[in-house]
Amino acid sequence: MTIKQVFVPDIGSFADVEVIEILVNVGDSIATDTSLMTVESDKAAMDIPAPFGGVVKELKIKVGDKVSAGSLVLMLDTAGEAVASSTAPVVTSFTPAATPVVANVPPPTHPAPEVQVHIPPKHRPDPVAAHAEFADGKPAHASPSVRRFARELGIHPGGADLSRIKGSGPRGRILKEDVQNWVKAELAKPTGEAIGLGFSPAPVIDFTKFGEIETQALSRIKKLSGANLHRNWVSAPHVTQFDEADITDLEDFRKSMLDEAAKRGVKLTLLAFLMKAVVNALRTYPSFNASLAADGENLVLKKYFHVGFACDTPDGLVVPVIRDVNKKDVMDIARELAELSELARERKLKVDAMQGGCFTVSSLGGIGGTAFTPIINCPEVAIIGLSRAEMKPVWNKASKSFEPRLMLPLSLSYDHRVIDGADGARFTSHLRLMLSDVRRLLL
Ligand code: CAO
Repeated sequence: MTIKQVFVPDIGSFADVEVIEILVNVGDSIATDTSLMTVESDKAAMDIPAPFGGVVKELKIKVGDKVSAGSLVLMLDTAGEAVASSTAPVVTSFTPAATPVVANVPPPTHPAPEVQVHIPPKHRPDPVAAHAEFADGKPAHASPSVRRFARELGIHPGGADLSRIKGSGPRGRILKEDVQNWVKAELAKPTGEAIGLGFSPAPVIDFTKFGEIETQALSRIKKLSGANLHRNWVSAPHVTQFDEADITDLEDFRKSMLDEAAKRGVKLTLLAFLMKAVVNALRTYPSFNASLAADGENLVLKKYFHVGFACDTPDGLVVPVIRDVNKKDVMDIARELAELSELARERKLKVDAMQGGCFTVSSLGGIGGTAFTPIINCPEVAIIGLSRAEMKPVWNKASKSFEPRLMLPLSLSYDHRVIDGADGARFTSHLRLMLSDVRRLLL
């Protein structure tokens, strides 16, 4: 056992300052730089760091004590700990005006010479303003260690967040426990409230008051996708652009190819052509093949073209991803669509088959409907919905007559933080052009 005394270091012009918090307990194992206590003057607060690691044997101060440089703080057993300041000069006498901090105390059974160790400059504490003013003019009273703790949890000291925490310490000081309790309470709030949308909580309604009910557990997929859909819906400002593509010729071509595709074991679907057209549009409008960087400062443009498709399964919605759609032909894409859909419905889809998508296609065309507003599969920035293609009378300017054309409804939802309305309309116009004459995809 090597017991050392730890003194208050040189704290500049601070003298006779109040100990407002003791941050360690007897028996605590602490590392170099661990904050031992916080002292506060009228103008600033500062943490006193440990000059080296060890086990706290005895506290020599209590909250409310007044201390100055040289006041004894605690006794530390440093056996087995490397003294961080071992390269610092060693002095043999204690002078409060200098920066002495630690003295070895000879344990009763193993007397050892007294040694004092200077704290190297990096160990000298930095004062911070004791009462930071926040946006609302309210003082947020918190010690440096509490501010640091809050910062580690993503609460920005000096910002409005810290001022939202009510301090339970003396004079309303925010304590570590106040930060912990605040974070717990925030996490327990419904999602919208936690991200600052200020939703009032949904009322709990006893539906049996109104009639017979049956309660079914949500599937795992529904719970997972529900949470993601909710987050995406509230976090990305959605705009949905509607359009219609004339797929009369495409559908004729697809039908003419069905037998040949079947001989190759492929069910040639409209979706396979749509995927090719989507990649063509993504190349032309790269901001659609992008994600916002986590810092919100940059756009990450992707040079690969992995396209996901929403697949309806008995357990709920999943989104398998077809990789490198730009490098595959329509037959390959159709084959992969069928394979991945089957795996999804048999619950055999691997997690990595649902990752890495750049853009999503959601087709409800096989079921019905005229349009819908798909939710962006964030961090992607856009998704296209397909509804049921219908024969419609379309005005032909050249022949000045209405012609029956097969029109495919397109619903493009995009993240307005990344994509402007004009580009949204350009993107669907481009798709319309590609789908109306798929020979263009070869160009
Ligand atoms: N208009 C008219 N008919 C369409 C069509 C459209 N837009 N899209 C498909 N069809 C037809 C197909 O040609 C097929 O007809 P036949 O059986 O006569 O050949 C039939 O509808 C069924 O097609 P399908 O839906 O099985 O196949 P697909 O390749 O078009 O779609 C898949 C595959 C996986 C996308 C689809 O099965 C599916 O799961 N769709 C649901 C997606 C979903 O839930 N989206 C909502 C998510 S919320 O954003």
